Amino acid sequence: MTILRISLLFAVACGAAACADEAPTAPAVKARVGPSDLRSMDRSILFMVQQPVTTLTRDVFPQAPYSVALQPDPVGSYGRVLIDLDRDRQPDEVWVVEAPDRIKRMISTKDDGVNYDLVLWLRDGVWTTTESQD
Ligand SMILES: [Ca+2]
Repeated sequence: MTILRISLLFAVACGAAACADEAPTAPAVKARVGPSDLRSMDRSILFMVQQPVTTLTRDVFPQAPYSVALQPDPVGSYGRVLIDLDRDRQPDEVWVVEAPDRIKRMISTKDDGVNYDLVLWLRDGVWTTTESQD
């Protein structure tokens, strides 16, 4: 159910017509699997989610080789971030922003937009497999 919901949310965030016209124009950003420091794009996204996301925003960085969509979350978190690293219209990552310092990052390591088989949490400025702040 969650996977289907993510796909539907991405389809809404992407917008069929807008994404259909987009073609990859630059090498894709590689997904890092496993705990890691923040990427440059992560820092840019984190800056944008310091306040709750109230409006659907497609392709926040249109010149970037990746696509980022911000969307309000109907269940009350700060919002969601959908990241398509290679602009193939399949989200490679979905972030659930529970608070600016509490973010769950779900990664589709196969870029199939269906299976988000790796979950990381933002903790002390790095992505970690540990959810707890304790
Ligand atoms: Ca993708």
